[in-house]
Formats: sequence, structure tokens, C-alpha cells
Amino acid sequence: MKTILITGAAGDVGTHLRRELAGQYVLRVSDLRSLKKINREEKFVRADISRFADALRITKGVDAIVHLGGYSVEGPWEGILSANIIGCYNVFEAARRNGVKRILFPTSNHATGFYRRDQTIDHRVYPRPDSRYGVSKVFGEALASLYADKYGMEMFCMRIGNVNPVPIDKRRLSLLFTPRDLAQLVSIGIEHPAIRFEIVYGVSKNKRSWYDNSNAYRLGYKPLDDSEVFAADILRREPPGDATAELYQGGMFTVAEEIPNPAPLPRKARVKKRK
Ligand code: 15L
Repeated sequence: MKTILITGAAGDVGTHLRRELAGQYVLRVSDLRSLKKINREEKFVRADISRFADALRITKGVDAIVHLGGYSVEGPWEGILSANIIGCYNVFEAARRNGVKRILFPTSNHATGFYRRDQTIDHRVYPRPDSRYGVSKVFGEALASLYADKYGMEMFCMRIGNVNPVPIDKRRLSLLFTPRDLAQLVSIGIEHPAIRFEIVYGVSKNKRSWYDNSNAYRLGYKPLDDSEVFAADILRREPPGDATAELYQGGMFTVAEEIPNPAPLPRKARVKKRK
């Protein structure tokens, strides 16, 4: 069985993924926080990926890395810089030094959030980040490209929509990524023999999708879920939102300076956080 490192394992996406992948891989799970529950076949390693020594320690001896760790919404620059720019560099560079070839990088719909909702975009479009957070995801994609071209690493970038069993609002009707579709795409990222550098969209087969996800389909992705069954109900109860946010795929990320963050900042960033 392959050993897979999942960073940021305590977060929502990590929690769904660990449940879905249980039994298929040996999971080394890491986070800054403690995990609520550690399954029998998982090994927990605490790490602050903004410290290179931690990144080196946790990436040693694994077959692939799903790098979920980092700040997952728009927030203060210090937090984004430390967790998503420095943290991402540390994990990729530590993987390279430890001879780990394959990294799955969950980038985000916010790397392209300033495309309008009436546009359909594919994996080749120019990034249009909608936030500092989105910029950090574009950085991760660029770093993945560098590590593929320069060091021959195998980099699978998934621009994730919204991981949830059901869509939570109108915008997420276009972005729903159910846990079982997430697990299928991640398994492709781990197992596909011919990954060099790929960008795919991490979304289910939603009728209202803004994405041409043909690159994921080419690699064998066959999503099972479609948010449309929830559409009538959601559209009936949702009041009109901010006009700018409604125009763009990134929604509130295009206007807000901060979105409540479900994860704590790394220690260093906490100290420097501006008032
Ligand atoms: C993301 O990239 C975030 O990580 C997640 O928390 C959601 O906000 C999601 O995008 C979204 O756009 O719904």
C-alpha cells in the first residue's frame, strides 16, 4: 500500500478526504492542530509547515503528498504569506530533497475568481485571482510548474470549488465538489501513471458549472454528483447578494478583505498580525 501524506488534515477537506481514502492508503496525517479523531490506520504528525525543518520531517519516506495545509480563505497578508507562500515552498522543496516525486496541490476556484459567471473557463486560462488567498494559490500553481519543469516532479493541481456533501448557496451550485468525487479525483492524482504538470477543476458534474473540465475527464475523472437536484430549493430561499460579488465566480472573495477563517494561523504569523 502507498503511504500518502495529507497536510492540513484537521480541516474540513482533510477530514472528508481521510474518511473517503481510509483503507486504500496508509495515511500520514499532519496539522498544526490536534485531530479530533485519529483512525487506526493513520499516523498523526504535528507540524508547522512554515518551518522548513517540520516540512522535511513529515515528507520523509512517503509516496505522494496531498498538500492541503495552509490558510483556506481570504485573510491578513501575514497569515497568507506564512502558511501559503512559505509553507507551500517548504513542502515542495522538502519533498524534492526527500525524493518524493508526486504532489497533489489543492489550488482553488479563487485562483480564477475574477472571471465572470457568464464565462466558461478551462485549465488553460490566465489566472485572475480574486484575493490575496487567490494569489497564494496562483503562486502554488507556478511553483508546481517550476518543480515539474526543473526537477521532473509530478504535480497535480486541483482548482477546488467547494467541498461539501450538498451545496450551501447559489454560488456553490456551480462549485459543489462532493467528498466521493473529491476522493475519486485525488485517487487519479495519486495513481495516474502520466502526470507531469496538470491543472484540473475540483468540482462535481454540476449542470451550472463555470468550468470546461475536459482535462480532468481526459485523465479518467467521472464525477458522480450534480448539484442541480438542490437548485430549486436554494434559489427559492436565497435573497439577492452584493452586485459585484454576484457578477464574478469568486463571489464575496472579490470584495471582502477578510473571510472568517476556520483554521488558526501559524505561530509566527499570529505574532505579526496587524490590528
Ligand atoms: C476555497 O478556496 C476555500 O478554501 C473554501 O473554504 C471555500 O471558501 C471555497 O473556496 C469556496 O469558494 O466556496
